[in-house]
Amino acid sequence: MAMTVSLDLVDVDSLLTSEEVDVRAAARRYADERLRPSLPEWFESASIPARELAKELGSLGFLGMHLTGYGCAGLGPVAYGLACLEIEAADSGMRSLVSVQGSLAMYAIWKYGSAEQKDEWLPRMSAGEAIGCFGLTEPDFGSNPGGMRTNARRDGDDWVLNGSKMWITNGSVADVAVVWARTDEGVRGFVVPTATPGFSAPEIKLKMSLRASVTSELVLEDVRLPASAVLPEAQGLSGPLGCLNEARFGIIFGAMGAARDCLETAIAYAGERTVFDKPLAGYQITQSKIADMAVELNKGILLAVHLGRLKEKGTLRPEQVSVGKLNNTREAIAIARECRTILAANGISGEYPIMRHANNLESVLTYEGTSEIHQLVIGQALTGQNAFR
Ligand code: TGC
Ligand code: FAD
Repeated sequence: MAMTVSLDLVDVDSLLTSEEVDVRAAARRYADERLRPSLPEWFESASIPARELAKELGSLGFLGMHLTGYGCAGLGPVAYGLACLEIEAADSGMRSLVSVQGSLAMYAIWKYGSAEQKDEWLPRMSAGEAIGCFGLTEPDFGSNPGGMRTNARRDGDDWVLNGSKMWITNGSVADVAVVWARTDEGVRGFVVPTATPGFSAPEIKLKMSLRASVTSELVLEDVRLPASAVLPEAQGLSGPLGCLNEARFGIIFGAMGAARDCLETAIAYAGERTVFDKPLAGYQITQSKIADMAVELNKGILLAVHLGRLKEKGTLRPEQVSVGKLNNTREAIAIARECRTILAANGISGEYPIMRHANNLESVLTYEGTSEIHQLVIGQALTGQNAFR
């Protein structure tokens, strides 16, 4: 469903450049024409044509679109964010495919990789011919990745990796995994071709959220890699955490896409549904819900654009990213749940996108730092006290 002009209550569009508006339109067209019609089926069957989608997204320039060189589009952060918003208006799982590829796997190689690693992987990844994943979380270490057990030890010139990663988006369909491991020199990142002996990536089943997305465990059993597999420019936990800033930024916009889709659906439904002899939209309680949700949606998009402008200037700080991730995922899930009440029983049906978005947003609230972690990042910035430990 296309965004109605009326939902842009505060004229956010006036803050956008014509290039940003064009990128948004291209993403919306792709989301509406290619993704939206298939999503109920992909969600129900919990399977997506990942390789096909990656190639299409690559040919449209959406993979690593905010990076420069190596076939990447080199667009600004707001254009990238708006593309995430439109793609997530179709489904959060689709945006995850884009953000894990561009903001996590490609970004890690682009930012910390050697010239050879960049030449080998980035052109194919930006074209969607190679899929990447990003392995940081482990079964026992999600919010606290610094505790990771996956390790890499030197054996002559080689590295040998052992351990496991959990909840890894794109894992089972990836050609290359960026894996973070503990070494004698602290946490290091490794570029692991997934065909390397000892590497496997069983898919996680029975997900009730983000079903239109591949989520996997990564198992590393004596995975032997050459010395050239290490990311030379990443030393310590700041390496992977630096990548998270990028993906979290896309989610700040993306979550508002899912929220907008719910609100558009609920407004249309309320206009057509008659209760007690008049349209549901004509009751004050319904309008109160719609107005409050539209206000939060507009505030969230404004916040996203503002943070995008800070990123453009190069001044965006991690705690500011946390403000956006915390607020926009929290408001998006609240909007999805409120919209569900407007559709009542129809709200739980896959005929409408609302319950799918609401379920997806449970993951979005959790991954890339839970709400609690972002509260603690903001709390630390405001008080100077570290309350993580
Ligand atoms: P701490 O001691 O605070 O920091 C360790 C080093 O990292 C630096 N640092 C950062 N650097 C860049 N960006 C940030 N946001 C950074 N935060 C911290 C810090 O300066 C320090 O550097 P140095 O040079 O002094 O060593 O680390 P900590 O162990 O206390 O942890 C802090 C905490 C809790 C905030 C961090 O661990 C965290 O963010 N935890 C959440 C983990 C998380 O978000 N995982 C996401 C995995 S990927 C994913 O979910 C993909 S979902 C799919 C999709 O995106 O669609
Ligand atoms: P835990 O860390 O076990 O947290 C449990 C609870 O404790 C949470 O409520 C948390 O907020 C709270 N908590 C934790 N620490 C504190 C504290 N100090 N104070 C107070 N409360 C605290 N990871 C990747 O590396 N790559 C991926 O591609 C990826 N994709 C994902 C896809 C999906 C669909 C999902 C659901 C997750 C994905 N993740 C990925 C993992 C995700 O990043 C983690 O789930 C997330 O970081 C939280 O970790 P956890 O689930 O282990 O929760």
